[in-house]
Amino acid sequence: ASSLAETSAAERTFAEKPAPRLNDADTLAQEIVEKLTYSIGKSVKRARLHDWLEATTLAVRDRIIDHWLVSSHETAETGAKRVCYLSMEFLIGRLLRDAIANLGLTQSVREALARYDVELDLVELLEPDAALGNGGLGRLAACFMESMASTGVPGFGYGIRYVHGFFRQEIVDGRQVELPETWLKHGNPWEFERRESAYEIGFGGKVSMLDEAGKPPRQVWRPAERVLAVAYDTPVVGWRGEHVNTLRLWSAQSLDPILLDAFNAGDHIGALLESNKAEAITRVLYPADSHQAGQELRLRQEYFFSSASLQDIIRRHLRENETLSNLADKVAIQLNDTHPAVSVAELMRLLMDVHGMEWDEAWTITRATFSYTNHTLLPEALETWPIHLFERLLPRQMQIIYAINAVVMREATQGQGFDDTTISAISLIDEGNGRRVRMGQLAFVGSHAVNGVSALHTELMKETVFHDLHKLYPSRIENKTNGVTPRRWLFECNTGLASLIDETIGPGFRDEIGELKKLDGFANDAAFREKFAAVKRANKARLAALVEERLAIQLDPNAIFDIQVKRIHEYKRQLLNILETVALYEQIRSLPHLDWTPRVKIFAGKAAPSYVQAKEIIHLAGDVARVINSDPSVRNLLKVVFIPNYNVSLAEIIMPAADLSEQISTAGLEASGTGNMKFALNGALTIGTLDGANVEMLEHLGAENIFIFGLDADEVARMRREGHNGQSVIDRQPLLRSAIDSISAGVFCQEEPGRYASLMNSIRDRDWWMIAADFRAYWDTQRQLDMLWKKPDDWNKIAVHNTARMAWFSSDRSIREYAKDIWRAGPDA
Ligand code: T68
Repeated sequence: ASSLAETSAAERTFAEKPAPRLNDADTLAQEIVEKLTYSIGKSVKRARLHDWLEATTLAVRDRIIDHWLVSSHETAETGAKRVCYLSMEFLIGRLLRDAIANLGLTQSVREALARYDVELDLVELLEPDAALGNGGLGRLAACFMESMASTGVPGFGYGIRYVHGFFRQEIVDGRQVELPETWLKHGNPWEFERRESAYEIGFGGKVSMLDEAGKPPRQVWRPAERVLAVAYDTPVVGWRGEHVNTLRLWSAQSLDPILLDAFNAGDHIGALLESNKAEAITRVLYPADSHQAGQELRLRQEYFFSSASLQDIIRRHLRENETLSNLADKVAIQLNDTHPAVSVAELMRLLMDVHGMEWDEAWTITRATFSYTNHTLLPEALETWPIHLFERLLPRQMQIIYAINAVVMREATQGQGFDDTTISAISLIDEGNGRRVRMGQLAFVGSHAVNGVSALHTELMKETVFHDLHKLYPSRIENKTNGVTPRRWLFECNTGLASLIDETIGPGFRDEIGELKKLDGFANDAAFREKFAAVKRANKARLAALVEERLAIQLDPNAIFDIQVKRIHEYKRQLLNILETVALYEQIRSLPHLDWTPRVKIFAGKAAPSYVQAKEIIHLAGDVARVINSDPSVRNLLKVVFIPNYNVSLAEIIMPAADLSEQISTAGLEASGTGNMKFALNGALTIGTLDGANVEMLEHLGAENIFIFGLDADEVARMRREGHNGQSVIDRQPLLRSAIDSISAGVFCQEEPGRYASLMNSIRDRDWWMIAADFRAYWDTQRQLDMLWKKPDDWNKIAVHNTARMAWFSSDRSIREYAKDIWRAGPDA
């Protein structure tokens, strides 16, 4: 059987004319029950909620397939350029609600299920999150897939089908515990296994020269190990179902599931060793988002999915074209960070060793095909691999990297006359740390375009990590500011607000998000503001109900819901927020007669399992919450909650419920942020630093509509150079000093008073993250927000302006920029 995306000419005629379907509840009810009966084998009477989920998914999936076939054929027939987005991570979340919303079926499906007394909202809750990513980078890939489909860019996502996605977080005795995640437990009705799209992936072995009669001699790689990459396809439906793209995830299988020789000789375990080793490659997502996982298995994962994706791209290209010479005209490959950077060497290998192309042509095509997105400047996150490991696992690719390096070195010395220091900074090989391959450099030189993810981040890339490569290739770096899909992050997660906007400015914004601007004028309309505030209150009540159910903590909906949700990291400064919380607590206790503004501080996020300080921060948040929440002297003025297991589905409830969004990273450290955009789109005010995309939010919102505080990136850099020390600041800040002293003294952990000594000392000493340095500015801005809360009209005006002015941060805008400037693909190409 040929795959859906790749049908024969005979099937094509059929696919071009999908049988028109009726979208009414009657038709859908019939289709769902048919799936329930014949695909699941359950009667309406016996069906459990889970069976309804599966039946509904399958019925909806049929409708997607109609559109999917048409989209794939259109691309094939017209020879349109395809965009292949290579990413180790796709943090998708649930798909059912997204799919039916984009197909315009929400109401019909709801009614169809209601006929059998089944509630759509409850059915949706049973779908597991596809959590194949760590955080922002993976979620960006998911937003980009949805936006490519919605803007009509023919796109393929390529990644890994991890059996276990991002771990489940539980808090046990205050500490984070990581539990395995099992999203595939009940199968996955969205995916199609493509046995016919399977490729061999090699590891290890030797490279030798092959000299065949009549042919030029060439290098051949004979790997010692081979595993099979098998494709699983998930359709990605765009807005109104007009275009459907494919997310193709690779799963590793052994070529020889059982070694029969060993089995027959009685070695039953030995017979399975090879298949276990092969399947281990795609078993689990590495849960580290900010430091490089140096394990061999990680490099195997990277190469595995890179090679499988490139072999697939080449096979498809050769089916539609006679030659690989025009590859770059037909395919753009985006490298999502350096995780797929080995692709640069692998494409060179495939073009030269397998398809007989000469170096110069292969190198030209490779650079014209690839482009690379950088997501971090943190030195500990920049990927490098020890040469000996690389050489052992990927000997031919290592040779090619040396050869690429020689080309680049020649350009740098002959063309530019760079000195030795500059040359060694540019080199793909780091000679300083026991010889390592620098993946950032490889991705950079192998691409025609390199982008940062916010204006500030892009400028810092030019000044710092890629300073010297930027001198060599001054037009290669450009900016592409991130965005978020307004479908999932407004229409679906905040139906109350989306309907209010429909009523107010008409539904045009659903097709053209720029129309949100029309809402701006309604900021001055008291009646509208009242409705806007009512939607927010309902969303807060929904979050409060969740917190009550999960944590048995009651939240006052009249309080400011002040929320910081994201990965836990020192640079994101959850600790600054906690210190401000403690200082506020102490102030309320010592000045109880003042007119305090009630606040609920909400935290959520996961720490990398090996990141000790981040785990201590989670522990501290919980300890502080326990003491404050049980202290009657703060009454309802202050509550603190840490909601466990932050994921996409929880974010969909949290974003619409926020009054205040915390985006308080040390300036210069957050590449962009995307949570900042989701909050503001849903009408939260932002308290934030001049970091990442906050800078551009300030430009779009206007200074009166965002609350910026603290040091900027230049000031942080200067203070670090000058050897800033926290104690000097703390001595001048009684509120901060008292908060730090209380935490150090064990006020929040009497069972173990020294628990946070080292965390607090890190602020007293080096204060690397400028927590002490920024405390006062942060405190003052929070008190300014307290005052503003007392004037609801003023607060709500700003909230309305936020929703009205965030349209530019749609990932459709990001995708159109990539399509125009980098890929030269898509409907406008
Ligand atoms: C994030 N990076 C940035 N990395 O921190 C954030 N890293 O500012 C930005 O908005 C977002 O990318 C999208 O551009 C990450 O999320 C990772 O998750 C990660 C995962 C594995 C290895 C390294």
